[in-house]
Amino acid sequence: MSGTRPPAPSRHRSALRTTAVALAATIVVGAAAVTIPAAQAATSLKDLATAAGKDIGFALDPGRLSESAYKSIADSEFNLVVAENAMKWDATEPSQNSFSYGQGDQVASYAASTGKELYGHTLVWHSQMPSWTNNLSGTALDAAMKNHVTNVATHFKGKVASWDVVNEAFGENGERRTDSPLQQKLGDGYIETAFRTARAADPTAKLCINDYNTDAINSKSTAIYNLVRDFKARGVPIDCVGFQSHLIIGQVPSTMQQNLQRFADLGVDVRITELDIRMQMPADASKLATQAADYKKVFQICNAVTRCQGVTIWGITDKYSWVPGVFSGQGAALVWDDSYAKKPAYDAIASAFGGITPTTPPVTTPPVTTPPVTTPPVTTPPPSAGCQVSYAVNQWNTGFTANVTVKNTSSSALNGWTLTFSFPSGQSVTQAWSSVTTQSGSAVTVKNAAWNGSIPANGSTQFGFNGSHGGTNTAPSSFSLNGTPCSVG
Ligand code: 9MR
Repeated sequence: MSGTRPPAPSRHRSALRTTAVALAATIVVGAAAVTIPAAQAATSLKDLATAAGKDIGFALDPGRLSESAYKSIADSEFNLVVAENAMKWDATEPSQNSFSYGQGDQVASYAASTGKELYGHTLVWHSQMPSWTNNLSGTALDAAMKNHVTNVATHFKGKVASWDVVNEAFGENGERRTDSPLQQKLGDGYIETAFRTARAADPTAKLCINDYNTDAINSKSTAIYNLVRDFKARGVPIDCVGFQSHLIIGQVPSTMQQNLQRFADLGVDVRITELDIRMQMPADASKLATQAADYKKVFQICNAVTRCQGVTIWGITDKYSWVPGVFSGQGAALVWDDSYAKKPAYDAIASAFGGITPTTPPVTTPPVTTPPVTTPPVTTPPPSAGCQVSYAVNQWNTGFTANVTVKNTSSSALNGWTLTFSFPSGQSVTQAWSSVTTQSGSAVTVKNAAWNGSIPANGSTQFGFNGSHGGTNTAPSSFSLNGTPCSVG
């Protein structure tokens, strides 16, 4: 079978075409340039990635959607979703030839109802195989694997745009992984069998091979490169390669872009499939800044490779990341912290696409009324002044991140704002975003950034900063916006 086939279903890409035409600020992404006018600006990572023609995905545990903070980020920030565990072999076929799609279907319906592309993970993987497979070998295991691939790919046909057909098949030395029962019992041919079976079951889904520690040019990535080249040469179906990118801060490989490009040059799509960037705990401002720069680099790399479809982040909040359970003492690998506050990585990712540019409120010209000569002039009451500030903090030993929302509760738009407050317990700001923040003693002055100076009546904006404290981190109790005291809450 040849690799040429009809395009896979892709919900957001068709929307992209219209969006990209309607949008006009120039973002240069790989070979493509996208222009966004201030009036229709991007207010989320999803908007930015979609306008750039890239996927931004997250790994979903459907059980978490009942948490409103989780759901609201999932809904608004991503245009692609992958099941973190719900479509794996143990979840979908807990006993032989008895299929269970409850959780996987929840992920699929979430994707459909929110207009996100659905990515399938994973049909064949040596880990999380159901225990009944332990007793099988030879033709019985081969038949069971084919039956699994056929049933699952058929069930999600038309819904899953791309599948990780085979996951983590190689060892670090570039040989086939020796601790895989599939490798041990079926030999080298099982990967080809899985791809051919998947293509027969769902001829339109893109078929990918996925692995970790393959982000750099190294023995393992070269082994996969050779497999793809061989499959292409022999007409074995393969469309894409996934690079998991479970990284450590400060260690984005220098050869990553070159590595992705060499695969793209073989005629396959590439994708970052499971990005997270962990650090030794506790987190502090400097580690979070390094992490932010690393997230930005990875997105820039994908943007620079035309065939890179996008980046999927392996979860939303640090609270539910797999990292601390596997790498003792390490964590804080995702973009939102345990309390769902955005970490510096958020703005860094946005900046890889040119930055968030919130919608500019329409300029409203009040109607001109000419009072009759005989009538006394109409006196318009002055606009009511008012503001509300909410100050959310995530803190550790001597550091913290503050996310501040400023709401304009007055009846008129603000064009340019300055928020002032005092730190009650000797804190200092180390790094701020979405604002120009200065500090003198305990007094902090925050002025709007170039792009978020306008806050419409009843509208709000956000900024944030990292800071340090000496063990006590009492929140400021009063704030003034353009000199007017604000309510806090
Ligand atoms: O994040 C997943 C975690 O919840 C599971 O317990 C674990 C089981 O092996 O799998 C994790 O996801 C893995 C993914 O499926 C494949 N690449 C590595 C991921 C992190 O371990």
